[in-house]
Amino acid sequence: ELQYPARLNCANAFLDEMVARGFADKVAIRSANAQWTYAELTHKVNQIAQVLVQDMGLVPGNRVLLRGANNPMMAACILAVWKAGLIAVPTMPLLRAKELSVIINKAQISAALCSSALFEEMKLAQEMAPVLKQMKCFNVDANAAEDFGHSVDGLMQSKSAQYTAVDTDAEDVCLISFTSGTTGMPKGTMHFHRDVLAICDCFPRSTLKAQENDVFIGTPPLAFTFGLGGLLLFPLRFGATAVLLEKLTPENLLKAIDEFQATTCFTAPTFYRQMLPLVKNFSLKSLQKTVSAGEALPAATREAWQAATGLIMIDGIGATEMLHIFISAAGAEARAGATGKAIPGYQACVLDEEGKPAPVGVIGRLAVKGPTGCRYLADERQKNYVFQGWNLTGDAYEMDAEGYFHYRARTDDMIITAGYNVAGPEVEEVLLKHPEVAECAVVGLPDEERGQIVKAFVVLRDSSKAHLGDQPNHALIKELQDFVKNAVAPYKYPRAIEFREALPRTETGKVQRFKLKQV
Ligand code: 3UK
Repeated sequence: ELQYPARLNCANAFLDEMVARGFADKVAIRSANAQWTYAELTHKVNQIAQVLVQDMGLVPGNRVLLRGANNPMMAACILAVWKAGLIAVPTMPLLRAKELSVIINKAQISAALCSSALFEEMKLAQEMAPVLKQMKCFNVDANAAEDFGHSVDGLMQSKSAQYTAVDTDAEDVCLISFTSGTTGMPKGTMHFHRDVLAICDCFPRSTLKAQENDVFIGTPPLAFTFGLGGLLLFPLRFGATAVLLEKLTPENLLKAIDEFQATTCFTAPTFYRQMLPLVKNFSLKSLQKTVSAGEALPAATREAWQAATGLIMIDGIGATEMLHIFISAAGAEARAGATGKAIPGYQACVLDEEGKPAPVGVIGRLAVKGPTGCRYLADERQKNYVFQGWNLTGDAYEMDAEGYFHYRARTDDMIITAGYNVAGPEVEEVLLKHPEVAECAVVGLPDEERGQIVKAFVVLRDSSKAHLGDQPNHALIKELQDFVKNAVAPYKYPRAIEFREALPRTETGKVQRFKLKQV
C-alpha cells in the first residue's frame, strides 16, 4: 500500500524535496539548447507559479490549459500549475481549434498557457469558447517580439525564486487528461495529487527500476500521460535526467540517444519498428531500457529489436484513465506474446460476459484496480466502465496459468467472421513477420455472407512493389494470404488485402482502426 500525507502538493516531490535531498546541482531537464538543474527548475517553476497567481489572478481549483511541444518551459508550466494549486489540462500539440474548444468547454477552462509556436490556433479556439478568459504565451523570443513583456518568459523574470506551494489535499484534482479519442470525442479523466506520485512509485520502481543516473528520452507528448510520466515525472522522482526534444523522427531519436547518453527510452511500437533498420548506424552503448506502450507489441517487433540492440523490450499497457502503466514485465520476467503481469500495487483480471472472472485461457474483458483509477469528467461512461474501484479498459485480454496477460484486441475491434472470433492484432503479428511488410492493420469489414470479413491494410517496406492503384500486386497478395494460412488457423487469413503508403495514426501512435473500417 502506498502511503502519502493527507495534505500533499505533488509538485514539491519533484522540486523542493529533490533539492533538499541533495539533487540541487544535478541536471533535471535537458533539451537541444537548454540544461536546467533541479535548483534552476525549482526557481523557474516558482516564478511561473507567481505569474499564474499574481499576474493572472488564478485561484486554487482553476483549470489551466497547457499547450506546447515537449520542451523545458512546457514542463515547468505544468509543474507551476500544480504548485499554485491549480488544475493542469495539457493538450496535444496537433489539436485544432475546434477540438480545443470542445476541451475548453467540457473542462470549463478559464486560462491557458501556450507556446508561441501554437498560439494562432489557440486564439481561434478562444473565439469559439469564450469561457476561456485569459491566455499567456511561453517560449517567446526575447528579441523578436514586442509581446515579450506580457509573456510568461517576460513576466517571470521579475518574480522571486522562492514560492511556497499551495497547501492542497492529496485528493484534490490536479490533472484533467483527455484521451486521444481513437474513436469519438475526447473524454476527460481526472487525477489527484497523490495519483501523480503513485504512478512514479509503481511501474518505474518495480519494473523499470529507475535510478538517479538514468537519462530518459522518447517521443510521447507531455500532454499524453505516457509521456508526462515517462519523460518528466519518472525521471524527476528518481533524481534522474529528463531529455525533452521536439519533432523527433526515428533517426533523430537514435542520434539523440547517443548524444545525450540516454539509458531509458519511451515510445510506441511503430516508432521502434521505424528505428530498426537504422539502429546499425548508431552506437546506442548507453541504452539499457526500452519501454513500448500505446499499442500492442507484436512478437516480431520484440524479437527484431532484441536482435538489433540486445535489449529485452519492456512492454506495458497503460491508459489515460489509469494515468500510467499497470501491466508490464521486464528482463527475464518478460514473455514474447504477453504484455506482462499486473505490476505491484495493481490487480488485474479478465471478466467473462456476465462480469465474472474468466478461466485461464479464455478471452474476456480486462478489468484493473489499483492506486490510480478513473474518474471521468462529466461523462456517462463512469457507470459503464468503473465499478467498485475496478476499471474496464475496453481491451480483450486472456490470462495464462502463470498470471501473464495476453492482449487480443480492443473489445470493439474483435472480428466475428462466419461465426469465428478473430483478433486483428494476431493476424498483424503474423504479417509483420513477412519480410516485405513494414506496417499493417487488420480490421473486420461488413460482409453479407460472413457477417464480417478479415481485411488487412499493408504498408510494404518497398512501396513500389505494391503497384498501388487499379492493378495491385496480386501475386504478393496471394503470397501474404498463404503466409497467414500457414501460421495460424486458416479462417483467420485476410480475404482482402489493400496496400497503403501509410496507416492513419493518432498523435500517440495508435492505428485509427475506425477510419479503416469506413468503406
Ligand atoms: C492500448 C495497449 C496493448 C489499450 C497509455 C502507457 O496508451 C495509453 O493510454 P490511452 O488512453 O490508450 C489506452 C489503450 O491503449 N494500449 C496501450 N498500451 C498497450 N494495448 N499493449 C500495450 N502495451 O487498448 C489501452 O486500453 O491513449 C499507455 C502509459 C500511459 C497511457 N496513457
